[in-house]
Amino acid sequence: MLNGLKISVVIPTLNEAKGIRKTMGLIPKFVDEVVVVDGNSSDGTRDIAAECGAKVINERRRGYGRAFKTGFENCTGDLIATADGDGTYPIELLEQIAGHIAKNDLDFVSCSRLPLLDKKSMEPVNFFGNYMMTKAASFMWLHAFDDILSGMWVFRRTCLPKLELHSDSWNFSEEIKLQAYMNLGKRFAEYHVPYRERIGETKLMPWKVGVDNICYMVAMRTGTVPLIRQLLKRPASEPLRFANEK
Ligand SMILES: Nc1nc2c(ncn2[C@@H]2O[C@H](COP(=O)(O)OP(=O)(O)OP(=O)(O)O)[C@@H](O)[C@H]2O)c(=O)[nH]1
Ligand SMILES: [Mg+2]
Repeated sequence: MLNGLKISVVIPTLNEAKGIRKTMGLIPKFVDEVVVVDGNSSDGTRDIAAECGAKVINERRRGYGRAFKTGFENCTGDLIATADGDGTYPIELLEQIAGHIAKNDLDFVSCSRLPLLDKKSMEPVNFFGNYMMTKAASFMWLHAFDDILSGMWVFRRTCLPKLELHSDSWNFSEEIKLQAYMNLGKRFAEYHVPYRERIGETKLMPWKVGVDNICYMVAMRTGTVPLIRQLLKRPASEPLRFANEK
């Protein structure tokens, strides 16, 4: 089913000592490589991840998006899957999802948590934020997305150069899906998955990130991300660089 594809799992972590062991334990045995991109955690996350067999990168530059860019640059799989280091995403279903990609000739699958199968798995404020952002994206792009902020994606490496990924922070989540939708057309799809309650402390400030996400989507829709970065005097984020380009 996987047609001999090499498979990498990329996991960003910031003080996930409580969740990373469980997350590593969920990863199917056929996965070739697990890359944990850690944000200089102080709770031993890196040691636990390495003990569980991950290739660990200490990425001191802050940000959820930055961690993924570093992970994508440093993994070698033909198929890349992502998950949080908190045990929430069903990475154990990877074979099923990869099969869906192969069967339907897709390039990028975003694993949708909504509608939630277990209502207790997400804090009400996060559920509200995820729901509203998804509706906002669906309205702006005239496409019925199921979950614009999921952090689990499974995609072919070959589609990465087609995606314009600017954000180093939480906005990376909607950016990668919207870029995949805009640039891959019918080779982008969502796939409904179950979601679990988080192990350990959240790293997210829901209201701040919510406002930021809405502004970012408006900037993306109007093509003004680079201009706004300039106005806010935020340096341009470093783009993805693959080994052969470094
Ligand atoms: N390397 C790195 N990882 C980060 C950073 N910020 C968050 N993470 C990790 O990114 C993943 C997503 O963060 P979460 O706190 O789980 O955010 P969320 O999934 O939106 O919300 P909850 O799971 O409900 O807390 C987790 O594995 C975090 O540890 C960062 O600045 N650097
Ligand atoms: Mg999480």
